[in-house]
Formats: sequence, structure tokens, C-alpha cells
Amino acid sequence: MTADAGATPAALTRTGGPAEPAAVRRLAVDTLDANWEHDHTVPSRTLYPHQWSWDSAFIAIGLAQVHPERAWRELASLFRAQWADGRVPHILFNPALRVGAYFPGPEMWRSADAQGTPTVDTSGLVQPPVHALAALLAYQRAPGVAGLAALRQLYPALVAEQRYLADRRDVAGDGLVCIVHPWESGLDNSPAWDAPMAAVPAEAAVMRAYRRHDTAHADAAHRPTDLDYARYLAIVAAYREHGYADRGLADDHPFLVECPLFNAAFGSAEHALAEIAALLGHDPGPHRARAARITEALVRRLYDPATGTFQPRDLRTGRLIGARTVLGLTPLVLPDLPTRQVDALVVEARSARFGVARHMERPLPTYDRTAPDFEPLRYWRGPSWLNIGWLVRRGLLTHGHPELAAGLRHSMIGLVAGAGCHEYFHPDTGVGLGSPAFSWTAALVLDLLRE
Ligand code: 9WN
Repeated sequence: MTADAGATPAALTRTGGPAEPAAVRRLAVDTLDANWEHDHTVPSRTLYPHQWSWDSAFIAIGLAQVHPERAWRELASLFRAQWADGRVPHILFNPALRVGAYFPGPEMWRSADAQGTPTVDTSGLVQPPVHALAALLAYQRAPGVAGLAALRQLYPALVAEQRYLADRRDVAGDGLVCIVHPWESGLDNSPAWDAPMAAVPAEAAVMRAYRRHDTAHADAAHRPTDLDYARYLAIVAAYREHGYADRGLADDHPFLVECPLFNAAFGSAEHALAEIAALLGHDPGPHRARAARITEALVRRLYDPATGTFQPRDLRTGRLIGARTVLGLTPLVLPDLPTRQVDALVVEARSARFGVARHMERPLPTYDRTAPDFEPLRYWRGPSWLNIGWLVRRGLLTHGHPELAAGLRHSMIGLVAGAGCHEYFHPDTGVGLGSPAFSWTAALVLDLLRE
């Protein structure tokens, strides 16, 4: 039986009710074991058979509790693919897999033609920089000599990752990172990207020339549309034709957005690096100073006092994007977020839009559930995802809301207990959607169960 076939509710419980914590834990460990691939974990054997950047960070946090040595191998494998400019590619392709195992594959990215790339094939994009936080948590979950040595080895690479973002991706010169593709946000088809994506010229018919791999393994109604994909490919082509160089992006790149989640991760990475630096006997001061500057820029540029939440900024129009998505809540992970913004985000989280409560009636959605275009089945346009809930919960704990954090934790564990380690979940019923054996769901539920 494949891992994907095994992770059904029936595998959790014979009675049809939610599984006990021990069974959830066992399923999570089995899922991570089944998705382990010589030196990394695939997000899903069927849908995503290569190594992904932010997935590996979340996965390392869970692995640290069951196989600490694998947690460090996971991160080391990813950082071996770091480019000379410091970028950590969002996909690292496994050369042993057949052509067509994932779309778009290496033939679309052609990373070998760009400057300063590793010997393995990668994409040219990045994902939210949650790796320093993951490395710190992996160490805290499994402290010891081996962990400290691994941290020491990773530290310069984590610093280089931040330097790439700060030096090459601050397109507006405002202290924030600009993403150049929706895939960089990790929330690919979020309604947050509808307005900037509408300005990217492309035709859905382009997709007739390609074979999408995702819709062969998941319901097309739960995935981005062909028009989305046509635009994704057009943006990749534009960046690739520039040799993935970031100079001159502002002149003609078709998608340039400052994302609250990406920048919250960017700031949180400096906080984590400060702690790592202290553990290693380095000066944490410069990291703390950079963290403070990022939080200040995030508040100044992306907080909207009119809505009381953070919104992405479209650098092509200069305007904030109005859609109220869960991205707006994620700056809560910043420990130095001012009280005014924390309070506003707690109001937003508790509102009917997101429903965070001590006793949650329904899972945390990725988009305002009162919006007319809320789509409970389609990927990042409504469904509930564990990595996002995990980040929001962490933020609530950081800012002194343990009851809300506990409500969210209970809700997330309940999702996995009821449906298995799915990729995402129906935001009303909790039914499992997407891949049924998804690695970060397994890793993060392990992390939640540990407390
Ligand atoms: C494109 C691997 C990745 C996640 C992303 C998620 C999805 C890829 C896809 O899968 O994106 O990168 O093919 O849809 O949106 O967050 O990292 O799990």
C-alpha cells in the first residue's frame, strides 16, 4: 500500500470517530517515514515528488522530535542547492525521477543556464524564509552536541538567504522583500493575487500544449485553474529570460508584490538568527537590529488602519490589495509587533471572517469566509491548511493569547484525527482534500501534539 492510500480516516479509527492522540501520532510518523527519500522528505509522493523549500522547514520541525538526525539532513539537502547569490530555490529536483514526474519540471526552469547555480536542477524562485525559525526549533526540540554542530554549519547559509532577500529583492527600496511570482508566497492561488494576476497577459488555451501533473492526481476543482497556470508559466518565462537576475525587475517584470506572510517570515528569521547567533557565541545585535527594521517597514507599508489587518502591496500599481486573506494575520509571529497591530489582528482573527476562538466551531480558513468568492474546496481560496494555523497559533502564544492558541491547536489536531494527514481540509466540514499523505501536516501535528 502506498503512503497516499494508507492515510485515510479508516486507517485512523475503526469506529468512524476521531482518532486518539497516540493514533494520530503514529499516523504522522508513518507518513513522514513513507515520504522520506534518501536525504529529504517529499511533500507528497504523488503530487510533489521533489524537495520543496518551505515544506522542508516545517518538516524539519516535526522530524526533530522523532528522527533529529533526519531533520538536519533535510535542511542540509536543501541548502546544498543554495545559489551563489544566496537564494534558496523553491524546488530542488530529484534527478532520479522520470521526466514529467512534476509540472513544470527542470526543462521549464533551465536553472543550469543561469549564473551561480548548483549542479542539481532547481527552480529559480524562492519561498517564505521560515528556515532559520525551523533550524532554531529543531535544535530546541532536540538539543545536544550534534544539533549545535548542525546549527553552526547552517548559520552562514541562513545568513546568506536573508542577505539575498534584503539586497536583491527590496525592489521598492522600503526594507521589505518583493515576491516575483505567486508561487513564492506559498499560497499560490490566494485571492490576494487575483488583482496583480489579472494584469499578467496570458490565455488559458496555452495550457493545451502542456500536461498538468497536479490535475492527474487531484480534483481539478480543488486546484488552480488553467488560466492561473498560463499566467504562472508566463511569469516564470519572464524571470527566466532575465537569467533570474533581479536587477531591473521594477522596469518590466509582470508580477511584483510585497506579501505580509513572506515579510513576516523574513523578520521572524532575523529574530531566530539572533537566538542562533547567541547559541553559537556570535553577536546577536545585528540580527535584532534588522528584525526591528523589518517589523517597522511591515507596519508602515502593509498595515491598513482602515481594515485593521495587513494587506499585500502591488508594486506595479503602488496600492494595497483589498482581499482579506489569512496572510494578513501572519505578522503575529513577530515578537516585536506593536500592541496596536496585535490587538487589531486578534479582532480580525476572532471575526466571523476567520472564527478563531477558545472553542472553534470550524477550522481556520485561508480566506474571509464571508466573502462572496470564498471557495471551500479550491486550494488556497478557502480551505484550511496546517502550516498557516500553526504560524497563527504561534503568534497568538507569543502575544499572550493562550486560550485562542489552545482553541486553534485543538481544531488542527481534530482535523487530522478526523481525516488523516491531508494537504488541506474543507473549512466547514473538515473533510480531507488534496494529497492524503502530506508531510508538513504530519510534521506540524507532531509538533502540536508534543505540548
Ligand atoms: C508550486 C509543495 C508546494 C507548497 C506550496 C503549495 C504547492 C506547488 C504546486 O505545493 O505549490 O510550488 O505545484 O502547486 O502551494 O505552498 O510548498 O507542497
